[in-house]
Amino acid sequence: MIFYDCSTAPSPRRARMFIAEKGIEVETQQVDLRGDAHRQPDFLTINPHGTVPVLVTDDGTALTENIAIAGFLEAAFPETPLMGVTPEEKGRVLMWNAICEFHAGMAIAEALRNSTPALKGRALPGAVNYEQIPALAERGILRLGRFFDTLEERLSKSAYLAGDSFSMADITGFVFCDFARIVKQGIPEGNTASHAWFDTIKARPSASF
Ligand SMILES: N[C@@H](CCC(=O)N[C@@H](CS)C(=O)NCC(=O)O)C(=O)O
Repeated sequence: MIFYDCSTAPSPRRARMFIAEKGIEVETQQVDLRGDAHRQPDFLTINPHGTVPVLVTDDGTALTENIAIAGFLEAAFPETPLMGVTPEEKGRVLMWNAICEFHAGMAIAEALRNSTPALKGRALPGAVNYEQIPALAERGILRLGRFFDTLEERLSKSAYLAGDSFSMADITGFVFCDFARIVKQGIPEGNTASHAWFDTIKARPSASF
């Protein structure tokens, strides 16, 4: 397997944490996003979308989405399940993962990519150039505020997002809560359940990978 990573970007960090939690070693190649390496012909042959992470499996399959990488690794290395065990748990993991992706990850991306001068013409990640829409930056910050409320409400009732056990959903939530600093946002000070959850995950060895 080969894992295409970028140590400074949040999406590959999710896959990196998942790999670390599984306790497996995977050959890793850094892709220099700042240097535009992901939009050069070599990399576009591997992933025509021009994004990281990518996991190329031993049979040459290129998995270009976090959810696909997680699904593959969970099937190939079932020990220490990260995507739930019972049907309900599996459903809750996918649900909270999607909530964190849509309401936090996408909100941060909207806020960042539609306001940063260096990302002019690069409002979406990947191979195609799109112009910025400044109103989306404002909306992204509003959406993020609402996400932090949702998170606090959930974590006031549950140790982890999908229930009693740590899962992929916590990885996604944690990575995006941490990355929110890029748009000068973060878990509000009074959200004590969210802060306790964040600190618990931050203490896991995988969080420093
Ligand atoms: N659907 C992908 C999204 C990946 C993504 O957006 N990656 C960003 C890094 S966080 C990227 O490759 N950006 C390249 C760019 O900015 O052009 C996943 O989560 O696996």
